[in-house]
Amino acid sequence: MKIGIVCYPTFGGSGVVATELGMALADKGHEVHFITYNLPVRLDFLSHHLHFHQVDIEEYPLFEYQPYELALSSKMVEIVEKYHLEFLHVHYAIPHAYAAFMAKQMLKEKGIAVKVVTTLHGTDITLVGSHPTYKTAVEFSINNSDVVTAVSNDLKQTTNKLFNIKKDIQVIYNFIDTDKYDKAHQQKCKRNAVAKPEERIFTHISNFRPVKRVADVVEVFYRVQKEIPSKLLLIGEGPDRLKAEKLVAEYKISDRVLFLGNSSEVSKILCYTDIFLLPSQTESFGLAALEAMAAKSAVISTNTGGLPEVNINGVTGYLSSLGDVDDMAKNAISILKDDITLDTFKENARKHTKRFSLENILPVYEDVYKSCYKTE
Ligand code: GMT
Repeated sequence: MKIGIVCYPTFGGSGVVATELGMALADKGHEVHFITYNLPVRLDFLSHHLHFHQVDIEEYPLFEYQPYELALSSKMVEIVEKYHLEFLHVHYAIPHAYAAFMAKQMLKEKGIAVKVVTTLHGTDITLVGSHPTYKTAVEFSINNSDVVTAVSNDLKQTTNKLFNIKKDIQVIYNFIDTDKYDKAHQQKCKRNAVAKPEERIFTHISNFRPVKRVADVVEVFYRVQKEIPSKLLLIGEGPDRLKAEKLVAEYKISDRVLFLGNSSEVSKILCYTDIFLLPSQTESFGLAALEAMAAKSAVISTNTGGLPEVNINGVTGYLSSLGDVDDMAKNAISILKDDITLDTFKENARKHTKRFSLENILPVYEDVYKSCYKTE
């Protein structure tokens, strides 16, 4: 198959899923064309089946905001026409699904047919998409996609609640290449580099946006480290980093918290993580938690959005209500009470990720592309 993939080329979950999917499809022999404004950060696989086309933005002083959708849809038309693509798979509805609809119309005028698959990832529906500023266009572009997928049952339900959706949304969970995490474990985890042997290691990875509640991460860790010697690794960059740094300084725990910035070495860092913290306000799925689980970490998270579909309460970790940092700390301490309990949670977490493996999910996406032919 010949597939164009449109995504945000950043560390965000939707870009990661899109990139991993594209690499896996190319590895299987499909022709994959990434159409984005930058090379996707997780693109680390070379194949003659894999192509990258940059969307260039022409800066013009008249525009306060450069019209990215126009540039993107023009690029889509160019690439579909040149490489005879059959599908445009857009990740994150805004503005990708809208641009794909426009590209499809322009191609139709030229007598060229292309099918559009839209994958909803979360904030394109929950925080941003349902805002009155975007809602009409988002609803229109979802309803005019050939196939629509969502990354959890919760996201599907939320989409149907917030919008007037006329199509059936197919749930396809986020996935991970479990081999990658096995390999990281086969090499010796350099735990000593970040913690003393008696210390437990907590990790949080995100884009440090308010929705991630990074202050709650620090609050939970502050409570735990009073009882159990521990280190906290914070990976990522974003608007709330300063807030987190201030809180760490206020609590006088700077010697126990490491801010590591953005990293492409996530599997190596997760290799020595005991507990992953994800106290998000909302999370359509929580890919970061799944990655941590694949690397054998227990998860302490909120019970919001799709998180209960990923983190199984009392089995792979614990779920707490939003903002209940005392409960999260209590749960973390109970997991760390002895080695056997911790190892059981870690093993359970790892086992649970099997249902989200690349080998299970990839054929589902291939079937999605095939099913497009049944749409008008
Ligand atoms: O939340 C992020 O860090 C980024 C965001 C994105 O769109 O890149 O992630 C969303 O998509 C991921 C992949 O499907 C999901 O695993 C995340 O849960 C989701 N984030 C939210 O819903 C807040």
